Amino acid sequence: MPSIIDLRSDTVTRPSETMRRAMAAAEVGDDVYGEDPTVNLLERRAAETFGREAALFVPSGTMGNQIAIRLHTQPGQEVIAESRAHIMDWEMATTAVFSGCMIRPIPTDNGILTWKQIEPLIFPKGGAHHAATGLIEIENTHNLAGGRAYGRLVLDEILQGAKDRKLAVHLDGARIFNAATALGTDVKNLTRGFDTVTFCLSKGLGAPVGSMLVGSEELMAHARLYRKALGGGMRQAGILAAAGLMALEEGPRRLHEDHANARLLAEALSHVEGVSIDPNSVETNIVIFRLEGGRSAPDLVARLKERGVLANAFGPDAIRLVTHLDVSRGACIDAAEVLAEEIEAGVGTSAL
Ligand code: TLP
Repeated sequence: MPSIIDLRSDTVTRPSETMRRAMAAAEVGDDVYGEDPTVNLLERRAAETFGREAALFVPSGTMGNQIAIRLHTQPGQEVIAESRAHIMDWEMATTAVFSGCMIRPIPTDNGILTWKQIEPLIFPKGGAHHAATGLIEIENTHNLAGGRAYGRLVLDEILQGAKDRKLAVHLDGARIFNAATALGTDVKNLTRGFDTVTFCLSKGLGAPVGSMLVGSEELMAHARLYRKALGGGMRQAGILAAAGLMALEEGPRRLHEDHANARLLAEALSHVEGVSIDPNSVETNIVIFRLEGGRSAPDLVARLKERGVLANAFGPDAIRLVTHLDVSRGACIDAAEVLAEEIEAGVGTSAL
């Protein structure tokens, strides 16, 4: 068993030797002047992959999302999002700070918003009491809903409804390649109709740093200015873009392995007493399960760490496990055994 099995996130992967060599060999220039050939190539490839006019390399998914929100909204407006969206809980209230907007959260059971849920919460411009809706935001896959994937049908309904109401829709596609893999489609098809899309190179695709924002030429020209305003002008960023190019080319091919490993963990956990999880709800590389009977998630995480398995607790009783290219199937089998032993031993149970 390797000394540490890190299931905290797919952000923790380390670049391979080949990726490091590509980074070392990258041609570079000053990207703030638009002169870094490797960044320019990555932006072209990303735009092509998503069937868009242009793309922008940004340091993080958070920056990509927040630039997009700024692009589509005016201060004083609302952004509709699912209540556990990353922009809601994990982006440091930047929507309020940078765009001057509030998020209008919509709770769902499974993370998947429908047009039926969204439409009643759209407020028009010029109303006497409500802030107007400026943007709808969708997260695919939905991280905190356990990596659930939105399919084309539900998206079509949302995108058509938004178009009729002349509202922009941004996709937080941090893990859009996972969604496409799970649904057996490609990202160009799955993201058709969104005004802008963010996706991360630094998660399942395996790059050490970086995300992309894609959209029209005009929107990306504005986005470039907002990136600079946020301190995201990275100069000789070709070193990072070289890793991004490799991640974009090779990363998607192996995501089905991560999904199978996540399913393996979920199946194993579903047989453990004191765990609540439906393995069929695990569609991609994220497993979220609940502990029953007063077991404490932070206590379990601490105990797991002592045994070399890293996981994240979300709240008092929920744990998230994320599979990725640095955890093999064997490591997942070992981790499942440790999890079962520790949970069955009743870690953190007040009753014991
Ligand atoms: N997610 C991280 C944490 O921030 C929670 C993780 O470990 O999953 N959108 C989604 C759906 C994300 O999951 C994340 C990162 C981001 C955006 C932001 O990406 P970064 O970390 O590059 O700013």
